[in-house]
Amino acid sequence: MITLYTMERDYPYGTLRSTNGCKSKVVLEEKSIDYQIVGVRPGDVWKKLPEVLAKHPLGKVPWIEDGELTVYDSTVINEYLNEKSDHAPLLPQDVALRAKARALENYADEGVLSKFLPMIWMPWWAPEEQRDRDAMQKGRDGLVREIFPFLEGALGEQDYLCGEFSLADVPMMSVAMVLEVDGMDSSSFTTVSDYFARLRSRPSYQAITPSNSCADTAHLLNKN
Ligand SMILES: N[C@@H](CCC(=O)N[C@@H](CS)C(=O)NCC(=O)O)C(=O)O
Repeated sequence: MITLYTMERDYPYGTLRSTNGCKSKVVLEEKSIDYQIVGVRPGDVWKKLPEVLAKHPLGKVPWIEDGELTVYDSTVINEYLNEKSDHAPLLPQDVALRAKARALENYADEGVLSKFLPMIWMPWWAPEEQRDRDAMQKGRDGLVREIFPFLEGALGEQDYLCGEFSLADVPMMSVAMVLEVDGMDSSSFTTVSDYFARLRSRPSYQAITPSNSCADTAHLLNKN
């Protein structure tokens, strides 16, 4: 069985999860691979404890263990999981479309998950009175200015970024999760808000929705 090491924590306002950890959780669910979660304490990650660095040389989550093998970085983990199991392939057959899926996945990682999303997401892990409201608004403004228009164009008439659900859509599941907690309104971008609704209706989203606690999702593992 695969063990996914990630950060998840229950708060009165919902369960908060590592956005990159969610990417790998979604792929484990989509591909119906047996797994268990081991929670890594956020403090151990921020302090870069030797135990964390021994598994992930940059001292981040997620990483997975599959027997003797340790794999870190959500993109690399997801490619590994996709190749490990033939069930529900998450990359297109066509070589050009496969490159496009990887490029869109990279756009989401660099343009959203490491850029605007943390401005909104990091403050949620602190008590309400300590949250940096200006930073949160800058993150939302960035999504509206750069990301939503890009997504409208990339989606066009399609349900998913490369037609069928693929690795390109996986980071956007984490965006849908953060925006569910935040309550940010994306309704002026109809294509984007319909897309987020479509992502949230996938059974794999049950493993990352803020409405399901850590205990709920431990129980859910691949029961969708
Ligand atoms: N490229 C990495 C990014 C991992 C990452 O930034 N993880 C965050 C949690 S979502 C983290 O561990 N941050 C702690 C830190 O950067 O010190 C991936 O895709 O897994």
